Amino acid sequence: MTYKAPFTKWLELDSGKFKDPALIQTRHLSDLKGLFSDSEAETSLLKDNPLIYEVYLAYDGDFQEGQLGYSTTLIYPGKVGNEYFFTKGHYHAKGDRAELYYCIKGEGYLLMQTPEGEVNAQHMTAGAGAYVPPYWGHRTVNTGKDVFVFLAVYPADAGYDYGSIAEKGFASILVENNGKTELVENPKYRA
Ligand code: M6P
Ligand code: ZN
Repeated sequence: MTYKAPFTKWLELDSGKFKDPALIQTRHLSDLKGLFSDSEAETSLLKDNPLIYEVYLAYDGDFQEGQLGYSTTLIYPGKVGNEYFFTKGHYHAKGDRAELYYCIKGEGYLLMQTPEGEVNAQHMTAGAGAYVPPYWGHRTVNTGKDVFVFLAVYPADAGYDYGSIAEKGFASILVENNGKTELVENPKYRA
């Protein structure tokens, strides 16, 4: 038996970035093309192609069953039309894998849905530990004025299914309406 060596990764709490990440993923608007409900607003903002979010992956081991992956996500503040910036969102390829999101700073929502379209939205500010149960698709949304940062911990073999979200979208979206955040039906959702 060979044992994986224990290790520590340090998170800079001010920035939300791991000091020595295994990988940094950057997602610009062009990577999320077609996901926002207001297609016109999306097309016009594509000229600037803003950075929407970054993922700092801390875990740099293998993705075998039993291991845990962990990362921070930094979603920048902003909107496409009246819809707040969000992550692509995914189901786990191994659907029965759960995940934990712990908010470090900022404000936002963990938006979840079942394959049948049932929706759940958990409000997150610093200190919130929100649970994604098995089989729920999940996306995070920055509804605040500053960067929204959270730590995610998940079974390393969970994997990603982005296809269902790309095809159907999310059943609900978070928009600003008269200065207030509202959860409304997504006109582009294909049930
Ligand atoms: C969290 C975790 C990651 C995920 C990231 C961005 O950090 O859930 O596994 O990759 O958010 O979300 P997405 O992959 O949907 O773009
Ligand atoms: Zn996940």
